[in-house]
Amino acid sequence: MPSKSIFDFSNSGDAAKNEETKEKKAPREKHKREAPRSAAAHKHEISKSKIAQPPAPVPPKKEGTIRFAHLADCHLGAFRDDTLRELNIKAFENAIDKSVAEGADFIIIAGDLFHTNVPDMRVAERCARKLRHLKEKGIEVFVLYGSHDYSPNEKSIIDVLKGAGLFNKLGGGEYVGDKLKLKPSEFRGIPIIGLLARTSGLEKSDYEHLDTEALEALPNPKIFVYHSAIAEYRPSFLKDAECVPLSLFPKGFAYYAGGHVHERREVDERGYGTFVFPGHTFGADFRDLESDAEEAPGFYIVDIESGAINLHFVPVEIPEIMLADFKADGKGALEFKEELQHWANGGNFAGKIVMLRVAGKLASGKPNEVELEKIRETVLEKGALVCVLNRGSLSSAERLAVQIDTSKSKDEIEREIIGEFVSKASFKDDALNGKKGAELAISLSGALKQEQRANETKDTYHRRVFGDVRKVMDSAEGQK
Ligand SMILES: [Mn+2]
Repeated sequence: MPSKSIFDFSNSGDAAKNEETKEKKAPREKHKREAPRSAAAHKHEISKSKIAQPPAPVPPKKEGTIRFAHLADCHLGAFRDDTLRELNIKAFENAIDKSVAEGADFIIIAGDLFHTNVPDMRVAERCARKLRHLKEKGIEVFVLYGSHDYSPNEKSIIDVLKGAGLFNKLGGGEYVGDKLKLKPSEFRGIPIIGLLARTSGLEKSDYEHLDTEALEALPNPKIFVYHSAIAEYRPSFLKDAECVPLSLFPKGFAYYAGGHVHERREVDERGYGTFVFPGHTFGADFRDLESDAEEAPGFYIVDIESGAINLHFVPVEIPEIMLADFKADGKGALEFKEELQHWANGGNFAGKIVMLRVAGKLASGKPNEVELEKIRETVLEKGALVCVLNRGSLSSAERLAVQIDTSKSKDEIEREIIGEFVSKASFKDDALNGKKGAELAISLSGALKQEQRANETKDTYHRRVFGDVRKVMDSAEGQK
């Protein structure tokens, strides 16, 4: 069996590290998204149990210490697959149970508690149940809108749960002139201030107008909760994302409870305080799960002891994640299929989340001849909880017979390829032939490939796409 990790690469050096800034955390500082995926060997498997060093247990809470849990990016309701969706909720429940067991006095959830502002009601019910459990134990919860559960007019599940008295909502404030004055919450005299996220990083202008003087005048220890990537610390996989420079943050907070960046990070920033991103609790997409294979996700238990901050990372309990990477390069479809089937037949997948990624260019045959669905079935028969297929980059030499001029734009290339295919076809309905047919195909694919907008419900999204498709079809009908 192979034993080399697909994340086997050298650390390329952390960004934005200077003498004034001390980065405390080593294990996840590697910029794993830059890892070359096409290592020499054709297949690798990786399981988190082989890599992660279990963090030290949280010490008992001392007299006079205030202890809180800091979670972010739970993304409840993410995943269409029922098993993954359930595992995501379970990870959140586990994080809450552990926070209670560790004696947290309060809990901060720094955005994206839910994956959408209007989630599946079964998911909302599970979360509400857990929050009620905290309420009964007298553990206060402070929640900030994230970019996923944000609603501009407060029509989010977050507002429903807040209305039910299950938690305090952070992020309140108002503009006075061109200054944004944030309204502090507090826990036993500790001010907790939140700056909510809006969609697509729109909160940057809020940072630019933030009345930092008023915040800096608040007594310490104090906590600043936010849901934004910080330019100086952002991981490479977010290099094109909207982010906020450190200089826009108020100074002098003991703790800066971050969310939004799905990767764990701790930084002691001189003049500011301790910035922490706990990462997600389970993840919302396959990239998250792949990183969870390397190290279990989790949250922080933070102690405030006579003004000092002590951090303890607590992993959540999730099933083992196995990454299996196969390269098709130079192989025939049937040969590749046999290789995969052989692996699946001999694998031990019991109780695991299996992430099967196939990539590369087949020398002969077509990707569908590999019959990945059958491979998946075998993996499930062998006891996997779920088998996630990632076949996006599997291609075939046979399929790539189209000549592409790479100096052209994406749209031009698309038009040419569609035009070429349509010109070879012959339909009874003349509207589908020739230039007219190609135009129709291009318009239709444009309408169909629209993505769901943030804060658009599935229903609204479907109606919008159907509406646009109908318009295209109607105008094609009209031209006949
Ligand atoms: Mn998130």
